[in-house]
Amino acid sequence: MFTHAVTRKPGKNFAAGQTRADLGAPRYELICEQHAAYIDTLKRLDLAVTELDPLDSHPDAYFVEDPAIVTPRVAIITIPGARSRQGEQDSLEEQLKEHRSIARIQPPGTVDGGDVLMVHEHFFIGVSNRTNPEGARQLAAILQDHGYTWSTVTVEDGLHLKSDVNYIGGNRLLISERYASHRQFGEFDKIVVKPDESYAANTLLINDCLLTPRGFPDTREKLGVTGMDIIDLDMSEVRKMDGGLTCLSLRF
Ligand code: CIR
Repeated sequence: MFTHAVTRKPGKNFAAGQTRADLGAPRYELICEQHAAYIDTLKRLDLAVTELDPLDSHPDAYFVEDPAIVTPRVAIITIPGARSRQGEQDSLEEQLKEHRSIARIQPPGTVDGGDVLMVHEHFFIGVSNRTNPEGARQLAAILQDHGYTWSTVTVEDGLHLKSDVNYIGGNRLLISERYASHRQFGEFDKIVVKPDESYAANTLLINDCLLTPRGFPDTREKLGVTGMDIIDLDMSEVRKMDGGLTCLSLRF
């Protein structure tokens, strides 16, 4: 069960963050509304939510999932893969050391938490443009020292592993077509997201509830078979900045 979430508000300069999305200019007032609705939802799900202030020096810092990975046994402070995001991790360490012992990724390793998928005691580590092989190696060693198992997955397209693959409870993964036949996910039951709804693969499991982006009816219907509570949230402005539901919080 998750009981806590750490979040950070988007700053006024959020549109200066990294993005490869070609969805038009994002609006500050609207992303603030969407972010507030996200936080309200986490609170309604009984999480104690920490709301950090924007980091003016780092316009992507509200994507708090990337600079840290929190597991039940240890929190790992990463070095994010995008140079413009390096440094975001420092203020998260202050927060997380209240809750977990801390381990750190060291240069030249880089890891984005968006590449790290936890399924019970196993971690899938995406090796991507953001998470380099050295970062993956260091992360795997830390996880292994804490009794977890791990495997690596090559991320060829898409920003992060969790842009395409997410754990949604039971033995299920929500997964995009391009990963659906991947050998490493063979043991799971899969709900496969259609290519034109691939953004919805970034659906977030909070305890017994699924948070999914609004506007993806085929995925919404498929998720219905789980019998779980489903909440859909408008993510239009976050999506314009290449972010999704998982990126906006650290849950533990
Ligand atoms: C970036 O490109 O780093 C941010 N604009 C988006 C990060 C999204 N994070 C995530 O999926 N975990």
